[in-house]
Amino acid sequence: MFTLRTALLSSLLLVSTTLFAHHGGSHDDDADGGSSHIKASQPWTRATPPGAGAGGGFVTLTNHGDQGDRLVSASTPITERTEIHTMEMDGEVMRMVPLPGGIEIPAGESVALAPGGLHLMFMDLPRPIVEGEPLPVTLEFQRADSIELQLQVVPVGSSPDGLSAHADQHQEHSHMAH
Ligand SMILES: [Cu+2]
Repeated sequence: MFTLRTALLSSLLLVSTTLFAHHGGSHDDDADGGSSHIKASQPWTRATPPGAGAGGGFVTLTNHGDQGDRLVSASTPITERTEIHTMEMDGEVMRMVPLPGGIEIPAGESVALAPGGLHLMFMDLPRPIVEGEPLPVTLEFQRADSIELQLQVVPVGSSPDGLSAHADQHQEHSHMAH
Protein backbone atom coordinates (compact mmCIF):
# COMPACT_ATOMS: atom_id res chain seq x y z
CA MET A 1 0.00 0.00 0.00
CA PHE A 2 2.76 2.37 0.93
CA THR A 3 4.53 1.60 -2.35
CA LEU A 4 1.38 2.27 -4.35
CA ARG A 5 0.90 5.63 -2.68
CA THR A 6 4.50 6.54 -3.37
CA ALA A 7 4.07 5.60 -7.02
CA LEU A 8 0.93 7.72 -7.26
CA LEU A 9 2.67 10.64 -5.64
CA SER A 10 5.59 10.40 -8.05
CA SER A 11 3.33 10.39 -11.09
CA LEU A 12 1.44 13.39 -9.73
CA LEU A 13 4.71 15.21 -9.26
CA LEU A 14 5.70 14.28 -12.81
CA VAL A 15 2.44 15.70 -14.18
CA SER A 16 2.77 18.98 -12.33
CA THR A 17 6.40 19.33 -13.40
CA THR A 18 5.33 18.92 -17.03
CA LEU A 19 2.56 21.50 -16.66
CA PHE A 20 4.94 23.88 -14.96
CA ALA A 21 7.42 23.59 -17.79
CA HIS A 22 4.76 24.73 -20.27
CA HIS A 23 3.73 27.66 -18.11
CA GLY A 24 7.36 28.61 -17.68
CA GLY A 25 7.51 29.74 -21.29
CA SER A 26 10.73 27.87 -22.07
CA HIS A 27 8.76 25.92 -24.65
CA ASP A 28 9.15 27.54 -28.05
CA ASP A 29 8.00 25.95 -31.30
CA ASP A 30 9.54 28.66 -33.46
CA ALA A 31 12.90 26.98 -33.18
CA ASP A 32 11.97 23.75 -34.99
CA GLY A 33 10.98 25.26 -38.32
CA GLY A 34 7.29 25.71 -37.46
CA SER A 35 5.68 28.43 -39.51
CA SER A 36 4.60 30.97 -36.89
CA HIS A 37 4.83 34.16 -38.90
CA ILE A 38 1.34 35.32 -37.90
CA LYS A 39 1.11 37.08 -34.54
CA ALA A 40 -2.17 37.85 -32.82
CA SER A 41 -2.59 40.78 -30.46
CA GLN A 42 -5.36 42.03 -28.16
CA PRO A 43 -7.93 39.27 -28.66
CA TRP A 44 -11.28 40.17 -27.10
CA THR A 45 -15.01 39.70 -27.20
CA ARG A 46 -18.03 41.09 -25.39
CA ALA A 47 -20.22 39.44 -22.84
CA THR A 48 -23.60 38.65 -24.42
CA PRO A 49 -26.96 39.44 -22.83
CA PRO A 50 -29.09 36.40 -21.93
CA GLY A 51 -30.80 35.01 -25.02
CA ALA A 52 -28.44 36.64 -27.51
CA GLY A 53 -27.84 34.28 -30.41
CA ALA A 54 -24.41 35.46 -31.42
CA GLY A 55 -21.30 37.32 -30.35
CA GLY A 56 -18.39 38.94 -32.17
CA GLY A 57 -14.69 38.19 -31.71
CA PHE A 58 -11.92 40.72 -32.31
CA VAL A 59 -8.14 40.51 -32.69
CA THR A 60 -5.35 42.13 -34.68
CA LEU A 61 -3.35 39.76 -36.90
CA THR A 62 0.10 40.72 -38.15
CA ASN A 63 1.94 38.84 -40.87
CA HIS A 64 5.68 38.94 -40.14
CA GLY A 65 6.43 36.59 -43.04
CA ASP A 66 7.43 37.46 -46.58
CA GLN A 67 4.45 35.69 -48.13
CA GLY A 68 0.78 36.56 -47.97
CA ASP A 69 -1.42 34.39 -45.82
CA ARG A 70 -5.10 33.97 -45.07
CA LEU A 71 -7.20 33.40 -41.99
CA VAL A 72 -9.38 30.55 -43.26
CA SER A 73 -11.41 29.57 -40.20
CA ALA A 74 -11.90 29.96 -36.49
CA SER A 75 -13.39 27.73 -33.84
CA THR A 76 -14.30 27.80 -30.16
CA PRO A 77 -15.57 25.10 -27.79
CA ILE A 78 -18.56 27.28 -26.85
CA THR A 79 -20.35 26.68 -30.18
CA GLU A 80 -19.97 24.49 -33.25
CA ARG A 81 -20.56 27.41 -35.57
CA THR A 82 -18.00 30.19 -35.85
CA GLU A 83 -17.97 32.31 -39.01
CA ILE A 84 -15.79 35.08 -40.40
CA HIS A 85 -17.75 38.24 -41.24
CA THR A 86 -17.31 41.77 -42.42
CA MET A 87 -19.70 44.74 -42.30
CA GLU A 88 -20.95 46.58 -45.37
CA MET A 89 -23.30 49.49 -45.91
CA ASP A 90 -26.47 48.43 -47.70
CA GLY A 91 -28.09 51.79 -48.41
CA GLU A 92 -28.51 53.30 -44.94
CA VAL A 93 -28.14 50.05 -43.09
CA MET A 94 -24.97 48.38 -41.90
CA ARG A 95 -25.17 44.66 -42.60
CA MET A 96 -22.91 41.76 -41.85
CA VAL A 97 -21.56 39.75 -44.76
CA PRO A 98 -20.08 36.26 -44.28
CA LEU A 99 -16.62 35.75 -45.78
CA PRO A 100 -16.46 32.01 -46.56
CA GLY A 101 -13.03 32.50 -48.13
CA GLY A 102 -11.64 34.05 -44.96
CA ILE A 103 -9.48 37.15 -44.59
CA GLU A 104 -6.33 37.90 -46.54
CA ILE A 105 -3.32 39.01 -44.47
CA PRO A 106 -0.72 40.47 -46.86
CA ALA A 107 2.97 39.98 -46.08
CA GLY A 108 4.27 42.59 -43.66
CA GLU A 109 0.82 43.95 -42.87
CA SER A 110 -1.63 43.96 -39.99
CA VAL A 111 -5.34 43.30 -40.29
CA ALA A 112 -7.59 44.43 -37.48
CA LEU A 113 -10.77 42.55 -36.65
CA ALA A 114 -12.78 45.20 -34.83
CA PRO A 115 -16.38 46.30 -34.18
CA GLY A 116 -17.92 47.82 -37.30
CA GLY A 117 -15.65 45.84 -39.63
CA LEU A 118 -14.09 42.42 -39.94
CA HIS A 119 -14.91 40.08 -37.05
CA LEU A 120 -15.32 36.51 -35.92
CA MET A 121 -18.94 35.58 -35.31
CA PHE A 122 -19.85 32.99 -32.73
CA MET A 123 -23.25 31.74 -33.91
CA ASP A 124 -26.03 29.71 -32.27
CA LEU A 125 -24.64 30.34 -28.79
CA PRO A 126 -25.99 27.67 -26.42
CA ARG A 127 -25.10 29.89 -23.45
CA PRO A 128 -24.01 33.51 -23.00
CA ILE A 129 -20.43 34.68 -23.21
CA VAL A 130 -19.64 35.73 -19.65
CA GLU A 131 -17.58 38.73 -18.56
CA GLY A 132 -14.33 37.68 -16.95
CA GLU A 133 -14.37 34.13 -18.39
CA PRO A 134 -11.79 34.12 -21.20
CA LEU A 135 -13.09 32.49 -24.37
CA PRO A 136 -10.70 30.03 -26.04
CA VAL A 137 -10.51 30.40 -29.84
CA THR A 138 -8.38 28.59 -32.42
CA LEU A 139 -7.48 30.37 -35.65
CA GLU A 140 -6.52 28.36 -38.74
CA PHE A 141 -4.42 29.84 -41.53
CA GLN A 142 -3.63 28.85 -45.09
CA ARG A 143 0.12 28.71 -44.42
CA ALA A 144 0.91 29.56 -40.82
CA ASP A 145 0.45 27.20 -37.90
CA SER A 146 -2.86 27.57 -36.11
CA ILE A 147 -2.98 29.96 -33.18
CA GLU A 148 -4.79 29.37 -29.90
CA LEU A 149 -6.11 32.50 -28.21
CA GLN A 150 -7.89 33.39 -25.01
CA LEU A 151 -10.31 36.20 -25.78
CA GLN A 152 -10.64 38.74 -22.99
CA VAL A 153 -14.36 39.18 -22.25
CA VAL A 154 -15.43 42.78 -21.59
CA PRO A 155 -18.90 43.87 -20.39
CA VAL A 156 -21.88 44.04 -22.76
CA GLY A 157 -21.55 47.00 -25.14
CA SER A 158 -18.08 48.10 -24.05
CA SER A 159 -14.59 47.81 -25.51
CA PRO A 160 -11.20 47.11 -23.92
CA ASP A 161 -9.26 50.14 -22.70
CA GLY A 162 -7.40 51.85 -25.50
CA LEU A 163 -9.83 50.85 -28.23
CA SER A 164 -12.39 53.29 -29.58
CA ALA A 165 -15.93 52.00 -29.22
CA HIS A 166 -18.24 51.46 -32.14
CA ALA A 167 -20.71 49.75 -29.90
CA ASP A 168 -23.83 51.08 -31.66
CA GLN A 169 -22.92 49.59 -35.02
CA HIS A 170 -22.09 46.22 -33.68
CA GLN A 171 -25.11 46.15 -31.42
CA GLU A 172 -27.37 46.52 -34.43
CA HIS A 173 -25.45 43.83 -36.24
CA SER A 174 -25.89 41.45 -33.31
CA HIS A 175 -29.63 41.93 -33.39
CA MET A 176 -29.75 40.97 -37.04
CA ALA A 177 -27.87 37.78 -36.35
CA HIS A 178 -30.84 36.12 -34.73
CU1 LIG B 1 -21.21 38.97 -37.78
